[in-house]
Amino acid sequence: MARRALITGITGQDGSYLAEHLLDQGYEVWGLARGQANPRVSRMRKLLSDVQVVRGDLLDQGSLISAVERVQPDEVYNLGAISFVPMSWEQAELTAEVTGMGVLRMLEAIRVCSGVSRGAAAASGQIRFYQASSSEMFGQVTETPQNERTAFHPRSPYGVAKAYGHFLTQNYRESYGMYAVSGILFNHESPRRGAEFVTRKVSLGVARIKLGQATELRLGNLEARRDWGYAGDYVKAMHLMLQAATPEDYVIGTGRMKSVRELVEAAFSAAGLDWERYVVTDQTLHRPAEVDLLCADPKKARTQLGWEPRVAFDELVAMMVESDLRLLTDGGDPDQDSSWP
Ligand code: NDP
Ligand code: GDR
Repeated sequence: MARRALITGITGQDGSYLAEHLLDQGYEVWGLARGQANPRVSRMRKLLSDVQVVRGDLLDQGSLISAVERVQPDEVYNLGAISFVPMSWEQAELTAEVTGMGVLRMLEAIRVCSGVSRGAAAASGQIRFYQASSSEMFGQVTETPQNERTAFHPRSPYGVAKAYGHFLTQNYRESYGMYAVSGILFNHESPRRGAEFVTRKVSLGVARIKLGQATELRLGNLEARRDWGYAGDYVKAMHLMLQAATPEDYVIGTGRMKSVRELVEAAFSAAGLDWERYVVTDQTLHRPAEVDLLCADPKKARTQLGWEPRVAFDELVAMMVESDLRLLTDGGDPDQDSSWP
């Protein structure tokens, strides 16, 4: 029988790449989707017609229990979250509820459906759980590069909510013997990245300028440095983590840092443009508390899981610029759900 996976956040960037990867591996894939008429569900269905949809919301405990009961998954990937860091200052309580408490609700749904309690530890053949933890938990970093033992100092309500979900996942592993792991993933991008994140904002901005649809690109802090990789590589690490003999947490990243300025230079040059003619910095786009730099030490994932990133930074940036040039040339609107590349 095919193994069955349940993915929350199926309509997001990672949900789509993970579903593709698991379908390729022969899994039966179910996606948890929220809302009565969520337009992102039909967009997802066009790309991933083999994914089955179950309704549910990370804010609603009962719906998660029903979803686990219905799907009877072997593996649950909890990717659902409010994931845009600036939004977490504007809606801090909602971020805590979805990105933080949502992890508790998903773990509880698995625990209850598996009959696990303090007196009855998880049996073999139990549901395996993956939590989408984030390098934002490191925040104001205490060492560079960051590994699985680096202390957390989150700098946003989002980072705080992720730290809660991370520790809770560890706690359910230790308290109940559940197979529950966190992947501490550094920034990963693709042509399917949301337009609000800086890499896609830049690739779309470059494409618009190149095609004469815009004359400038407004950005915030150009000095921030990140460890950027390709989402298609990173979802493979999620899957590998749930195949390991023992449940452990892993840092996933490339180990190379680039600044937003370098990202901008690479993206404009991929389209044959000089960035300094078009980029305008805007103080209103700076964050109340910035994460200045993040850089992964992915040694544990390399040695224990055999995981390696394949797509390098320049290749990733060129891929995104080319994809957005194609999208806009074909008359697609990246803000409209139907034009998801
Ligand atoms: P996206 O923002 O693209 O996707 C977020 C998903 O969460 C969407 O499918 C959204 O569904 C869903 N969601 C939002 N609210 C709820 C809710 N109340 N109940 C159920 N689902 C909900 O994120 P990514 O794909 O980029 O990231 C996946 C996960 O990995 C997230 O948890 C993110 O925080 C984390 N992460 C991402 C990194 C990255 O660089 N991409 C790095 C480290 C961690 P809807 O369509 O209904 O809004
Ligand atoms: P991040 O990604 O906050 O790291 O979170 P984002 O792309 O939003 O920002 C990266 C860096 O770029 C700077 N920046 C800008 N950012 C945006 N969005 N828009 C701008 O105009 C702009 N100008 C400069 C930011 O200040 C920041 O330093 C992502 C998300 O996917 C999280 O969910 C995930 O957990 C982390 O990556 C790892």
